[in-house]
Amino acid sequence: MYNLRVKRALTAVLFLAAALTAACGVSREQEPNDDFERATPVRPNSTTRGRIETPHDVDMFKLDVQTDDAILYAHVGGIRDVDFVLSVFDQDKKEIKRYDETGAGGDEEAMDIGVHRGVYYIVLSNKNERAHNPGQDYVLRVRLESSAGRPAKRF
Ligand SMILES: [Ca+2]
Ligand SMILES: [Ca+2]
Repeated sequence: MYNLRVKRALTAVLFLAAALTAACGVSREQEPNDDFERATPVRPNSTTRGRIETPHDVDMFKLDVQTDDAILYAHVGGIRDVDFVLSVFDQDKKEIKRYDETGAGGDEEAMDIGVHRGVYYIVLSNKNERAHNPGQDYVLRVRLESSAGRPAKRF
């Protein structure tokens, strides 16, 4: 009985937290998201928080592009021991481009990727076997812009 009540209270708190997060325009990864089938959906022009819980955690995000001739930007940063690799895959699960410009603690940024209508995947992985920051959030920002004559902007 008591446990049920605690569970209900906890559910209410979690629901509230999720609602607040949504209200702030920041969403969270939904683990498990280690493969294409279970990739967490992200919207264009959104911010998503997540965690690299183990050195081998792979976090996959799915972006449904609704327009042709758009430019995709993605940026991840913010974890001390994590050596991020950021990859972009197309709907055939083929890797379009991989970004690995920095070492542990560094940001990775995908820029100027021309995309068309369809599904794309943004995949985050870690190269540092000894990374151990399971409680620290990273922030993934995804932006889609029209390629029609607008200047490329950085985050
Ligand atoms: Ca994760
Ligand atoms: Ca994961």
